[in-house]
Amino acid sequence: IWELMAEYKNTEKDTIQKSIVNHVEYTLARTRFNFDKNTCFRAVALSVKDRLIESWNDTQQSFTAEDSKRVYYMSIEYLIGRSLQNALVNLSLEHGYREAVQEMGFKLEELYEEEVDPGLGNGGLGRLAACFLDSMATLDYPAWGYGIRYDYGIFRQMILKGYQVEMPDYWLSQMNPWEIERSDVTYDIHFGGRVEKRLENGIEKATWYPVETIKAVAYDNPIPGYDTFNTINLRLWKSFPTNEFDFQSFNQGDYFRAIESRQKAEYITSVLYPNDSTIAGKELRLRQQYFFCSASIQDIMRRFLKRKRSWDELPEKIAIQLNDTHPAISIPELLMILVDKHGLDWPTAWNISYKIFGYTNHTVMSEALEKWSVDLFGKLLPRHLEIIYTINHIFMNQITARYLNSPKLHDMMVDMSMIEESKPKMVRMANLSIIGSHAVNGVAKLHTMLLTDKLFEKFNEYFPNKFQNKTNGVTPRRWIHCSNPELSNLYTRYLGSSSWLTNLHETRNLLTHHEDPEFRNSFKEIKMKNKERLAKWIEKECGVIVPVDAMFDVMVKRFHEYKRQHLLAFYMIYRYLKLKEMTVDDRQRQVKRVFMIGGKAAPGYITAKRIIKLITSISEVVNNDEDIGDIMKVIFLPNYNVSNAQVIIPAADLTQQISTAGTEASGTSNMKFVMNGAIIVGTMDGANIEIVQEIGEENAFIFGARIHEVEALKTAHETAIPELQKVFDAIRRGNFGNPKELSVIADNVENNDYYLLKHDFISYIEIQDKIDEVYRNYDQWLTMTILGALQMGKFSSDRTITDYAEEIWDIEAVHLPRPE
Ligand code: DL6
Repeated sequence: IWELMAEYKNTEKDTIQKSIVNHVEYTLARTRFNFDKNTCFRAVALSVKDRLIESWNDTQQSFTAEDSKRVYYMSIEYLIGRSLQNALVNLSLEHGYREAVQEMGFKLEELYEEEVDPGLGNGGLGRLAACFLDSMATLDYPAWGYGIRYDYGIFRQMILKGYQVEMPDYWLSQMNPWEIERSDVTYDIHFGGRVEKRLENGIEKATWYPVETIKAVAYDNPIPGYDTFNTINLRLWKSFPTNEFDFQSFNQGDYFRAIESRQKAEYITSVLYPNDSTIAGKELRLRQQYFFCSASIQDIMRRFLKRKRSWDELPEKIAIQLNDTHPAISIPELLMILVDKHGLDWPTAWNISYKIFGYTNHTVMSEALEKWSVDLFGKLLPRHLEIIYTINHIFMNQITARYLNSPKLHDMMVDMSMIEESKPKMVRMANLSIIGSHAVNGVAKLHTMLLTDKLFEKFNEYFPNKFQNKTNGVTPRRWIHCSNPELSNLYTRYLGSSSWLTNLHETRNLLTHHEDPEFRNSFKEIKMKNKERLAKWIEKECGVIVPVDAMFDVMVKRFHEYKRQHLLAFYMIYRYLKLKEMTVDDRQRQVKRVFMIGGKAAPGYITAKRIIKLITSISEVVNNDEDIGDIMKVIFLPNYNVSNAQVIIPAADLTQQISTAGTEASGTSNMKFVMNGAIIVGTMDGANIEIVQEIGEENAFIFGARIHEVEALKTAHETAIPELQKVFDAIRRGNFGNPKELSVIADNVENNDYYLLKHDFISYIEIQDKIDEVYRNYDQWLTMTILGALQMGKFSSDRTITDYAEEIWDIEAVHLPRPE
């Protein structure tokens, strides 16, 4: 190839090769003699980035020239996944690069595997943010994402002796080829100190005198849209010390102290908190939140103020979406800038700010509703606390005026105040987000109903038009086209075009083929190939060979009691015990199943970690039982992340979506699985309900308590269930690991069955029998999977983003002309 390059021919393949070789030689300083796979990956990524930068620049110029309203998506987490394949697909360059690298001696698919998977998020919330970026870019919206560039993402999970062990994920150990460091885009972020007040023309003015200043530096990550030239930006912030040096300590000879304070600054963006719901009062977390909010709001304002404008234009030019409450400090930050820096009066500033913000809630778990102690908040952000008190004071007066003679007044004030009058007093971030935003949304119909009727009932009464529903979605580019290329080809071939990738409803047009033997056969073969691909991955990662003719039954998600991985664990024990009681002949007649469970537990969540240990112990017993052989296998899939999800999901026959009704806000893996031809066994919870509405209840296996039954069942005393008792007895006898450690899981369910495992167990067993029966008749199974996969149009994140754009952000697409 090096010789070929000498006589450079200007075809696309040659251009690509030339750009790769340039990066090998001049950016990575390698030669043909030490040009390995990883070097090739990095050179390829850099050459793709060059193209992205061109379209990124054009896009930003066009946004500026059009001066259209922009949306800023603020999220403390992004689970972007690997970028190379996605970028090539979105730029329609996959074919060209495949040919180019092949001639250089590499397979493109192998290069994909060289990329580290940046784990800058915990689970659903972060992955949703990544799907949204893909859709915003694809739909040509003038959008930017803001977040944190953590040095350490979510931990790498290892399973040692059946236990989860957390290993640090220093994902930047090799350069990140995608990012562009903007050492010229920096902001000072302040903490601590005091606020001074003075009167100016009879109006009180405040000045914050902070004691600590840290520098935020921007790192830009281009996000290309599919089949468009539009490339948007994900701007992540990294913390640095300011250039000021602690000369006092230095002069006193305390060199280490002087350096230490600088290191403290870098510490802010060093690590992602690995909990996906509770982060109790950690100062560093509050610092992270403020750090990224302040940098982002300053950046947004700087861009707005580049032109001379009136303040009324601010909400006409800017929408900001808060991805949960983590970025809620943006509200007092914007108010502080408007009032203290630009001298606006309070009502004007408030009217502007309130129109700009929208807030998405992602959970009804009360322990996940963020609160900060007033003391800590005031110590770190004294001016922001004052602003919060001002907002609250005005709001409480409004409530008093509205409910003056009502017996409700007291309760309304207690529940809606931004300050919880507890000991210690707490700032409630959800209340701040609701009061400070013009729109609040849940992420599935049931979830939104729970917000308006329960969690935020009083707010909904007070602000009847503020709450909306925006059911989640996922991007079909990554979750069908990239992860299941053969299925994507099948759709394109039968539909005659790939336009379904930007209009997922078009797959419905294939319903006419659902009985066509050729189409069915292809669908079946694709599933089989995907199962073989996963089986290979399992052999490599876990050293176990799984039978591909068995049903692949998959549950992958964060470990949480409400998600009920232990319900599946109890069922696996039940199934195993039943198999053991059978005659050899009967056993051979059973449907073969491989249970696959993956997901991380928060490091401090003891019960979740015990459930992992129970599952790995079951796996140990079942997989080594010669009587059982291939009839049943249990695999723990280690280190579940975006890139292995792309291998796991297309291979599933059945997907477990079994949270207690009313607990899972939406779920998004349920959508990905059905799109890839798996059938849901699940409860009427979160988005399962809407999926079933779209695809037909007959194409899913639904069981368990419904939402209207849950309250009563929680307090009802469920009598012992013999089938479950047998399972508990086996655990307590020590048949599945150390009973001292694992019986607690059974005890908890027996004593306080908050998540209704006892109630749902019988219907779960019954549905499992039905599942086996249908799988035996594979034709019926195949029909269900096809009908499901083809009717998932609603769950494209393109639909979700269009709804946000039209109903919350009020923004319009800016279509970029294709370059000549
Ligand atoms: O909305 C995205 C995703 C939902 O699909 C899940 O149902 C929900 O559990 C998840 N929520 C979180 C919790 N984060 N906070 N706070 O990740 O959001």
